[in-house]
Amino acid sequence: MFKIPNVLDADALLDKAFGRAKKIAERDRKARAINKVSTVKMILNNTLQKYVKAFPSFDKLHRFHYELLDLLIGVDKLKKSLGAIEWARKKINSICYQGIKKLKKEEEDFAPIVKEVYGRISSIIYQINPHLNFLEESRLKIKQIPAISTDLPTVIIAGYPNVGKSSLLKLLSSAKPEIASYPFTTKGLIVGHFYVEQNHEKKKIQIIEAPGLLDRPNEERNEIERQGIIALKYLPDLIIFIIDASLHCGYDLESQLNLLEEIKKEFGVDVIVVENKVDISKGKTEYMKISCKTGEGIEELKEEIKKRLF
Ligand SMILES: Nc1nc2c(ncn2[C@@H]2O[C@H](COP(=O)(O)OP(=O)(O)O)[C@@H](O)[C@H]2O)c(=O)[nH]1
Ligand SMILES: [Mg+2]
Repeated sequence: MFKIPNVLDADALLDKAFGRAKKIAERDRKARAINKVSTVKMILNNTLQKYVKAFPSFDKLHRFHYELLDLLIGVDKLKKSLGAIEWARKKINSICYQGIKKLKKEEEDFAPIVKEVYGRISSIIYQINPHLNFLEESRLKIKQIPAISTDLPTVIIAGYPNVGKSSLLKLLSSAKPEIASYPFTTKGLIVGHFYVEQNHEKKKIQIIEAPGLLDRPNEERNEIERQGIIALKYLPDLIIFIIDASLHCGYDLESQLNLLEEIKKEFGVDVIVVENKVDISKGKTEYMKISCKTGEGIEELKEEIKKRLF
């Protein structure tokens, strides 16, 4: 999603800054003291600034990523931690600035001034340690989020369990679909891609199934799954809803049609409804007929997807 550097904790951060300052070899005691403080200032300023900049500005994030971050980490908490780090950065800059000013005026006793600056810096860095830890935890969580494109035209496959969603996804995908583990589904999101030709141009389409999420009515979803739906809501340009009128899936037609209405309402995007398994049912509805077993209707479905997307 975005690249964030390792976030050091308070001890490691202070070691880094003070350690570097310790190495300064300057014969003149005054010059050395000033150099030490400005080195500490520079290192802490740059490092803390790097952390803040590595996290994206939240208003510019795609809504899918925003909701995902909120679900996974909590956007408010993250904003608060970044705010604390920014506060510390400025505070440290000003402490160092004042320290250097004092050192410039001083003729003899440099060590106590440096010591005082170090002490105040340490106390600030320890104060923000919980926020540093939280950023590091956040980084590790963000790193685990597998890539789902928010730029590609995206189709989501929905419908009751066992109606043939995975079968259709596999049939449409040009490569083996990948399972991307997301926090709001136990089975992950299954992501595939396929290409259609439009004006002699190959266009890539992303296709996603969310097992155990869009295949049951809202009242059966837990809190985290509902949040997952909110995240998913911003992804699709089109939904393919599969109905199994052979009833081999174990759900009656009425329940399936109710779920269809719910999904239409929840997502508010274009929906193609297909009746799958027509090799068994022979087609019992007015919807587009397909069979993932015989391949019947799949080319027509691809044409329809292309028509709706482009
Ligand atoms: N006869 C027949 N069986 C199908 C068809 N499509 C899927 N199935 C079977 O239905 C079962 C459930 O399919 P699956 O793709 O896993 O459904 P999902 O739970 O919606 O992802 C599997 O045993 C499939 O082989 C079809 O068009 N015809
Ligand atoms: Mg499936």
